[in-house]
Amino acid sequence: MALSTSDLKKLSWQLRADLLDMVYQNDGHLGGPLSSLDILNTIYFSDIFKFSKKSPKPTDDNFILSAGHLATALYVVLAHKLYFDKKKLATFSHFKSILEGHVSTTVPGVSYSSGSLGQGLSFAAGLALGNLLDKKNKFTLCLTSDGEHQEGQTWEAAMFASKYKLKNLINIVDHNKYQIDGSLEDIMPLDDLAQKYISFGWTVKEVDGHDYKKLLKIFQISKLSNYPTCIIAHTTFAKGVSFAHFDYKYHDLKNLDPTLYQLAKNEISKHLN
Ligand SMILES: Cc1ncc(C[n+]2csc(CCOP(=O)(O)OP(=O)(O)O)c2C)c(N)n1
Repeated sequence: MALSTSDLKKLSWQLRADLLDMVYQNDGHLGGPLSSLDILNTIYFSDIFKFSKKSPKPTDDNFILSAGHLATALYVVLAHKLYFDKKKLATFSHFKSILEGHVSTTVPGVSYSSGSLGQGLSFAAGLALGNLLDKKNKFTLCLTSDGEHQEGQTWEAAMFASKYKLKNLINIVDHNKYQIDGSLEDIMPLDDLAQKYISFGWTVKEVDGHDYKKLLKIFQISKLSNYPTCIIAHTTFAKGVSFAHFDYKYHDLKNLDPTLYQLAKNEISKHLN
């Protein structure tokens, strides 16, 4: 059964709690995974797209995580989807664990390994074209980070998707405005990202990437487009851990000392009952 908006919100705090523990106890990234979590939650736990419970099926829609370092977010979502035992989250990034530090096809439900940024939209576009040619009634969703839009290959994929009118392709950009070494504005601004996608022939929608009601609506509308759709989701870096909001130092684990971990845990716990 699909979750309601309030159920999705409730679940998002449990996902954040699990993500924080997994990263603190092991390794991994924080800022981007926390900013993209509500998007992933909506994709997998609303009934707008088809992602089977317990184990993925060939008839399911496709999901491609292009920004492989957001693996921590996808793994907690897939664990809650019951694609693998939640206990495995404690093995994240361990030698021989299926849960590698960057997203990997060793994990049930993952069909694309990534970590080298900027390539996932190309893979997703190829998959979408294949589905169109095979007359498969499937959507291909791709989650890209804003930092990946500084890489040329992303724009080659955008051209390709437009040429082949991939109406079954939806690229969601986690636009948190930060990357590994600072803000996008300081390092390499994207300027008017929406206009860029429009000029490449895409349908473009912008949304608050933490507003479940709006996310549900925008995903529903995107399924009706005759062109590839780019959803620019404006998100808050490290959403849910307020001391880390807008602070690129929390891109990954390295600045999260025990005191800060406890602070973050307390803040997230307030939303759990
Ligand atoms: C091709 C490539 N270049 C560099 C890196 C190193 N790297 C890892 S994460 C990252 C930041 C990318 O920005 P974004 O994904 O927007 O970061 P976030 O929002 O997660 O902080 C970089 C440069 C990489 N993984 N792949």
